[in-house]
Amino acid sequence: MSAENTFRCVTCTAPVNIAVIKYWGKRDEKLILPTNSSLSVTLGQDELRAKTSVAVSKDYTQDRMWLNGKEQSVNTPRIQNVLKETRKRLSDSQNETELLQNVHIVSENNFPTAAGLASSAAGYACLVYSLSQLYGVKGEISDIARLLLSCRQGSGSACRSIYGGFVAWNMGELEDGSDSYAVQVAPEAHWPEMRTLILVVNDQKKDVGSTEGMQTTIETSDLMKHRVTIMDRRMEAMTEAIKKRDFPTFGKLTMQDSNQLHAVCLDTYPPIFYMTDVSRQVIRLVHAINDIYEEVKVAYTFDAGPNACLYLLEEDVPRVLSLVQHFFPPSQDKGEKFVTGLSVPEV
Ligand code: 2P0
Repeated sequence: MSAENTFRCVTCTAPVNIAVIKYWGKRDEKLILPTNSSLSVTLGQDELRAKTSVAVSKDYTQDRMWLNGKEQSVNTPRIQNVLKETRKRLSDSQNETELLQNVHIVSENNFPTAAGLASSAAGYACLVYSLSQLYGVKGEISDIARLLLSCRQGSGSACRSIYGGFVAWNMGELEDGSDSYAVQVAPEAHWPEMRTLILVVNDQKKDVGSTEGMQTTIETSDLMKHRVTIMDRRMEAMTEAIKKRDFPTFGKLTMQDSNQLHAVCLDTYPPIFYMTDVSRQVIRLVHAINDIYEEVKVAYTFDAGPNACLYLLEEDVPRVLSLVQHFFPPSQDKGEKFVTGLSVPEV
């Protein structure tokens, strides 16, 4: 990039990741260091994804941002942090003039934003990656590592959207957070039969944001103190189930961890309710299906919202989908949606 250029733009898409071992709680809020490791599956870009274009120009008089067509303030601590950190981290490789140019950010999600479908994770992963590309980071290991670290400046779980397939975010032990980053446990090709089914129960913005919710949990929940003591074992068991492609174990652990997340939310004071009656009906249906087959064939997981993500194997999709559609017929005005693919290109 040369200083004479008046305009330069980079566009990137980042897929959503849905955790099977949940991140909930920070030991360091400023550095976004989690209280436990987490593990997620990255969805295919054709399904749920964020798309972000970032442009710099010496003609821009200020940083500006649009999300889903509406202008948003860039003066939030997180956006400022991402811009500041990205510029700082990349300052070795660029001249000052270029880094001081203002940016325009245009981002859109092809799914409900802030409805507990990991929109901020995909959005921030996209933003950091686009900024890094824009400022000319080459794809070297050290740069990618820096990218992952700066990614965590925006949203903790964003770092898991950097990889496809099955991705762990190791909590790390160091105070500066330099050992807290995402690693790929297995690529998508390792378990190509894995499918996800997203049931949009409600696409409204959630009442209690994750950042605020998890902070209150850490401050008030006794159950959370127990949760952090079992998470290493749970991560090990989940990693092993994925490596062995053991769906019944994968599914049971996924459901247990989702249930514990929502139990911890209920144990928060005042309590946080993300699931609705419909969410609980989905849980009952999944257990009824698994009872019929006397084996875990399908697993649910819920994030900070009422929408269900079901994991299942390709061979079981037709049966499960027809049962789900029978009990929860898609209503056009509510916009319930089913997503069955899972193909995960690398970002
Ligand atoms: C997860 N969630 O592991 C869990 C499950 C929500 C429930 O990661 O405060 O938006 O920005 O680090 O990353 C949502 O948390 O929170 C989340 P911050 P983030 O996917």
